Amino acid sequence: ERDLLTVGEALVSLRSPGPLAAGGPLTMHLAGAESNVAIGLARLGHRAAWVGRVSDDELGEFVLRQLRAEGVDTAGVRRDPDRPTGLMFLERRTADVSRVRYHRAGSAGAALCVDDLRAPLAAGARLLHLSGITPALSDSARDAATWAVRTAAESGIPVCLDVNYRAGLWSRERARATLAPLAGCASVIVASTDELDLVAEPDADENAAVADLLRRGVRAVLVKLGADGARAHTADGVRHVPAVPVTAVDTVGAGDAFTAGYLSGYLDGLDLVDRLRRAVALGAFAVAGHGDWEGLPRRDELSLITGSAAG
Ligand code: CKP
Ligand code: MG
Repeated sequence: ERDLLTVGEALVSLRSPGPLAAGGPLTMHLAGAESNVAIGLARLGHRAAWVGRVSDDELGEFVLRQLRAEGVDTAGVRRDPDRPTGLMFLERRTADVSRVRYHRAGSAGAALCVDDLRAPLAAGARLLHLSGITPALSDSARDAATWAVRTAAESGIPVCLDVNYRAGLWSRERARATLAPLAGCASVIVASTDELDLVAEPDADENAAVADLLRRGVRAVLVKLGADGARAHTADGVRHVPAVPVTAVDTVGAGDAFTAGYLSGYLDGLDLVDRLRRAVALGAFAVAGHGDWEGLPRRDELSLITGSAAG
């Protein structure tokens, strides 16, 4: 059986080592929050499938080749003959400030619809993962994401939802209107502290948001604290693990790495604290290397920056 099914938009990211306005060379990479998670799990030996739409041209081919090379199952992917693959430009402004700009409106990925997901979901998986980016892409993508989360929850497949708020895609009010109802169908919520009120009441603080989510049936609320590690709230209380200290060179993809680490620990049957340890370990790998997912570890590399903590 498949361990993970994840649904989203994969992008081509074009990275500039300096200001975009100054021109110069760009390098081409695969990006996309859900495909990052799929790669993170596949690298650790789990069976991960990614579903979404890609263009029926060279860029779509590039996305699929990258995913396949990483061992991600792409059998459910649809090629869209009419729409382009979304682009993301990433420019490095200073050593530790980089900026992202999207060209993704009207993309193949945004044309995702419920029909694209029926067969992949019927094939089953131990976990379904989505991020809040997918329902932000278009009305049909929002319907597809909502349908997938509800259908999985009804058939007993645990759902992981990473809030992943993107101000460039929708307002906080629109995000909350879609994500807050959906959160009640999730087993695991992943958020940074400033995202928690998007799955609960407006202006809810961490404790209020967590209480609300647990009352609605969420099993674990994971709060990412960056260099301060992460907290997990469950019905048994709250646990904290510190971050693994590394020199951060690129924080894009850290959240997805964290999620992949947690879900890997879940699939391996680790207890809550050990899942969190693996989550922060993968987050450390992601920030210590360039690229959204390129630095993620294989299983035999887990101990490289974590000693025994993530083992
Ligand atoms: O929250 P993260 O930094 O882990 O997410 C990064 C990804 O999908 C990145 O790969 C990018 O393509 C995106 O988030 C996005 O659409 O912003
Ligand atoms: Mg994120």
